[in-house]
Amino acid sequence: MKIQRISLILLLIFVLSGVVYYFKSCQKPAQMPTEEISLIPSPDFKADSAFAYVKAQVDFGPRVPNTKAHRECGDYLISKLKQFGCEVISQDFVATKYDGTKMNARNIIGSINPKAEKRILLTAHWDSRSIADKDSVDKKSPIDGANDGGSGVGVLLEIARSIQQAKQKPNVGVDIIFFDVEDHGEPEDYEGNHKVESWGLGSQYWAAHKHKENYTAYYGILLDMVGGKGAIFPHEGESMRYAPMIVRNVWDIASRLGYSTVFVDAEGGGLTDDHTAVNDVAKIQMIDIVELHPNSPKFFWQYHHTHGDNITNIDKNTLKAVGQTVLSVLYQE
Ligand code: AHN
Ligand code: ZN
Repeated sequence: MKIQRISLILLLIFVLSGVVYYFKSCQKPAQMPTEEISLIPSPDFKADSAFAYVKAQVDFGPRVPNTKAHRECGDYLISKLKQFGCEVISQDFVATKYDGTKMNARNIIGSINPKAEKRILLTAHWDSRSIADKDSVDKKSPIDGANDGGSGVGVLLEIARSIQQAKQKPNVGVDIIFFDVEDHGEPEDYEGNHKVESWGLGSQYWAAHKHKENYTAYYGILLDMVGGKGAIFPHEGESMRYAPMIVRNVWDIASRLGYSTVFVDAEGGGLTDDHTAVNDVAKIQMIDIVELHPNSPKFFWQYHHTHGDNITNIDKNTLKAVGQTVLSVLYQE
């Protein structure tokens, strides 16, 4: 009888402690809101300034290799990176276009905090396309490339400037590469047998001849057409294949900054771009932030490779969403 009572009491204690434990563990999420750990603040990204850098590039004229505008704009980009305190390397080379034309080319590399071991690689292409093959009227003349080329470079210049201005620097080193000769690929057989290796010649050259021996980075982010009005950035397919964790991290930070309508959580289809050689040849995980419309027949931005790719179709709100997100990504490392 006594033993029965003791075991009943023990059972009661056991059950009660179980109940207490259950309620305590229920409260835990409210006490430790792991999803709401706040972001480390980053400097305010100035979209006006980024826009001015896009316009400055466009004002040189189309940045087509072997032209004065291309040479002058390259010099301008080098001087801006130096002005923003970067260590600058100009990687000069000759690239061969699909038709055999030799193109004098330069990859322009600017390093912030060059001694830091952990590094993030940020890239965009700075050349612009010599033809407007998707234009319905004038297919032969070169495009301004305000978005296709200019926007990514403008955002990265502003990131360099805002880090230089900031008291608090990111913990990582940052390498900015402006790749040349990205946009001179395959015109004639466009819709048929894609000659994918004719695109991204600058990134292919860099991946095989890195600016520093044994250079590597923690990961990379490519910006391509990041200034269109009302742009959306779904997850680019090759980025998801190469580096899904990086995509999730960047899109998560974008959404926490309030940009989930721009950085949409949708699959976008994949493309060959400057991240291809960086992943495949340089073996650095790199994602591509690029405006895609997988459900539209055009797939790319509506003015892609047309004369609509001019400064009037660049939107500061898009530059802001991308610039602030990438800047914040750097400050979270
Ligand atoms: C292909 O068409 C295979 N790639 C396009 C990459 C690109 C061109 N991005 C901007 N312009
Ligand atoms: Zn292009």
